[in-house]
Amino acid sequence: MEEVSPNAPGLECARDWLTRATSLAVLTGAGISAESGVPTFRGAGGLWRDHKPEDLATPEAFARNPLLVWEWYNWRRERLAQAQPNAAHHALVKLEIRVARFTLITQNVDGLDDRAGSGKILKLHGDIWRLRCTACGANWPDRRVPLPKLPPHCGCGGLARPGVVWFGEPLPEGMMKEAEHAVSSAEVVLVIGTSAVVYPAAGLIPYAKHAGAKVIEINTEDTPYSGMVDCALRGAAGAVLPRLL
Ligand code: BV8
Ligand code: ZN
Repeated sequence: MEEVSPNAPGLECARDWLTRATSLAVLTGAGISAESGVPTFRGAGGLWRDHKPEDLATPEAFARNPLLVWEWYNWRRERLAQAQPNAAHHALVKLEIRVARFTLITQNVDGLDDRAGSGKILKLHGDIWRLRCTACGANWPDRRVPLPKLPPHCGCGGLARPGVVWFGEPLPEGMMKEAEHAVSSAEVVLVIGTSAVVYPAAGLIPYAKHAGAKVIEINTEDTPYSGMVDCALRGAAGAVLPRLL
């Protein structure tokens, strides 16, 4: 494993692997959106305002106090509406155009990849811009900021919830199978801006390694998998990723 700052030789081998790759999978976390002004989950000045994630991003919290949970999501949506995709999001779009087989797997719910123009996106943890009815199961996009009424309701009168996956909830049907297929058939897997502590998403990293992929990590800090990857590039995604193109 090589640890490098953004302008060191490790960049060379990472760039070389990416240039030769005909199949690429990318796993991203909140760190890729940090340079868009979106706070991360576990970093300083965290996204959770004065709440712990377990307090709000769980079905129990929603059942207990749907209004509080919706006020928090409404606040996040308002912040996201002001954010723009950054150089890292745009670099991923360039890679998707260049590499024959490309899959973006994200833990993020912020929709910045869609706005950057990414095509094939597996949203492991759902999408903050979609709502789902707790009564009839209807699922629809709603980009209104702020939402006119909290908590929002479905046309059937049922209470709507954010279209995201909370702690203790299963990922969307088939999503992990598709993500595992993408990383196991990729020659190179890029792991960008994730603390690699949330499962089953983080399990894709050892899964990729065991399937024989070259794994490149881009992060400002060490993660539990930094010792396992083939190349650990230390730096901000918006600075490092464009240099790999
Ligand atoms: C499930 C959506 C089962 C909502 C989120 C004990 C051990 C192992 C697992 C568990 C356990 N106890 C419980 C579990 C399971 C749990 C889990 O993993 N908990 C963890 C905390 C221990 N997982 C679940 O509950 C999952 N479901 O297991 O279901 C099941 C099966 C069948 C039937 C019933 C149940 C569901 C997990 C999904 C939870 N939802 N979010 C919302 O967003 O509101 S999680 C949340 O964390 C986000 O999705 C986020 O993406 C995700 C991971 O965080 P990161 O993206 O990595 O962000 P973080 O801030 O942590 O890190 C940022 C990184 O970027 C850092 O490394 C930083 O250094 C770096 N960085 C910062 N700036 C930059 C940068 N890098 C580059 N450039 C920069 N500029
Ligand atoms: Zn409904």
